[in-house]
Amino acid sequence: LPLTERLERRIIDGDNKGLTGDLDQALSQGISALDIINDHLLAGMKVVGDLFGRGEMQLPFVLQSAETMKAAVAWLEPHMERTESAGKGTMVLATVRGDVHDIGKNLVDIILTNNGYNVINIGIKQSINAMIEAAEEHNADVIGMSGLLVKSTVVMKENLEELNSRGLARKYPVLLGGAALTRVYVEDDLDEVYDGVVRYARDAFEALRLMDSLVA
Ligand code: B1M
Repeated sequence: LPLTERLERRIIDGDNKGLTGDLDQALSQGISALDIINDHLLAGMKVVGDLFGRGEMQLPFVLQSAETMKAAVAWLEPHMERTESAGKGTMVLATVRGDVHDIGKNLVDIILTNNGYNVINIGIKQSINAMIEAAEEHNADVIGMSGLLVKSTVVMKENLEELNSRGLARKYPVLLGGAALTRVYVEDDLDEVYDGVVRYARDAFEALRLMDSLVA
């Protein structure tokens, strides 16, 4: 297979062997680390999601693909562009209660960190209490929540209601992302619910643009 198709295939197959060699080869051909991720590795993840959704791939294999994806992103991370500026603002970032998906969240962490933000990534399956505690401790400017399950969209709504009832909505703008969300749900329905600012980010780059506007 040609190199870029091989990279996509490695994610689908969860095939770590020779992965870093292929990644280095792609880099040496002048494909940027971010283009490798966005154009080729995520294309593989999409196929995995479709296969799993149709019942044509079993969970352990999905997990293997996820591990391969993580290894690839970790290998590419030192090759990503960084800005010199630091300390532009702080985000507490978590995957919401009941949800273990963290590849997208961790990409958001990398992109924001490389672009001068301080990201307090508290991990997966995090309660709103844990997010608030971390936000207060680290003086966060924004709380970021990720979730990929449909039920996570409901948890996000509950989390916003909890921030309202604790009087923290005006203090913390909230950035939401993850495959089960839609822009309309966040910008219409959740915007109605939240007493503060809530925004939807389709991907890590929109998250960066929104941080720039929220924290400015
Ligand atoms: Co799961 N899973 N999974 N899974 N999994 C999905 C989400 C699913 C859509 C697959 C499918 O059915 N087609 C489906 C959800 C269905 C639904 O709710 N309607 C699903 C399911 C059902 C499940 C389980 C319930 C399966 C089971 O146990 N029977 C289980 C859930 C466990 C739990 O959470 N309690 C489960 C488990 C797993 C694995 C552990 C095997 C693994 C996760 C490993 C890991 O993350 N460490 C896994 C995977 C890999 C997937 C798919 C295939 C790929 C997800 C992924 O990493 N994508 C996924 C299919 C899909 O999404 N279509 C699927 C790549 C990643 C970069 O994208 O996270 O969307 P994503 O992030 C994007 C944007 O969304 C955005 O930026 C990123 C791009 O730049 N973004 C943000 C994300 N967070 C953001 C936050 C922001 C801003 C932007 O600001 C704060």
